[in-house]
Amino acid sequence: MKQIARFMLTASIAALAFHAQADDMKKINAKPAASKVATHHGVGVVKQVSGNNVLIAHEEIKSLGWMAMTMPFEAKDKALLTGLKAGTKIEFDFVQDSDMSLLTSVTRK
Ligand SMILES: [Cu+2]
Repeated sequence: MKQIARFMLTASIAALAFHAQADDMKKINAKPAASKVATHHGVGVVKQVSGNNVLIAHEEIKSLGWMAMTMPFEAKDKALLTGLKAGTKIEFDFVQDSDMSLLTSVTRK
């Protein structure tokens, strides 16, 4: 009898542990990937446009701790780059997708 009771106790602890783990999984899966992506704002000058890519000499971007630099950005939608050419002053929003900087909006200054 004692042995059965001990077995039941062990089994319920294991079930609780499993349940807690399953809850964690649910939380991870329930979080949509796009909802927590931070959008950063930048100001800069277009250096070059090529296809969906634009080289921008941007000012400091404090939200990322970036110094002013010239670097490539990619536009998910090529239409964002319409009318841009070397020398165009812009303000822009972007998200970091792994090591890529994806433009989400561009405004000419
Ligand atoms: Cu940069």
